[in-house]
Amino acid sequence: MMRLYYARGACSLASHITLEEAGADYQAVRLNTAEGEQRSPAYLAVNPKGRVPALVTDRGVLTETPAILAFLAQTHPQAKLAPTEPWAFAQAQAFNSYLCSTLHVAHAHRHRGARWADDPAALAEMTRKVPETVAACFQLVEDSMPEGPYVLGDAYSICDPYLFTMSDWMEGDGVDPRRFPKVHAHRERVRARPAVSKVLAEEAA
Ligand SMILES: N[C@@H](CCC(=O)N[C@@H](CS)C(=O)NCC(=O)O)C(=O)O
Repeated sequence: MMRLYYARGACSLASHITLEEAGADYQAVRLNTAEGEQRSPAYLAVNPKGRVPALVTDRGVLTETPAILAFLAQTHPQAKLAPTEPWAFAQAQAFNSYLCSTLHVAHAHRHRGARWADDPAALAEMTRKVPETVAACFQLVEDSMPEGPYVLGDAYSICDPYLFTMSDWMEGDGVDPRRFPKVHAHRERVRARPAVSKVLAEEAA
């Protein structure tokens, strides 16, 4: 059985939803990141990066959301969570890599500025710019998104729970979701999926 380490409200939600959508055999273990559990010696022995998500598999521990999502899609092909044709799969990876390397990093400047600076003025400046930089990322997603219903078009894929996870952070980042009608509609469509409701209820409990 796989084991997912996650935290409430974190990017690990995308992996949690994907485990559920895949019908995977897994156990979800919650870490309280506000209390610093991700830096406990016990967890650092699982994931030396001190972050969630971490997926413990029979092959070893996997980290980084795009890698976890692709692994789950490929190990649960019956769930059809990613295209198999190489170019189409690369498009999915490009989308998820953008969320991971650019949108998530822009969002992290709100509360995690200490990763990059110590000067209080620099930290305040990083936080101040978050609504602008996060909105610029969502503008790019909005402009490149097909009419839907999903990120890749007709078929639900590993891109959808990841975009859902990030777009659910919008209000907290000071971005009005009504500026991005396709992303906003996508968020509510994904929220209505049974697997998503189930995981959200479990993480909120
Ligand atoms: N690139 C990683 C980012 C992981 C990450 O930054 N996770 C955050 C939660 S969204 C975390 O664990 N933060 C705790 C900390 O920084 O101490 C991924 O996409 O999986």
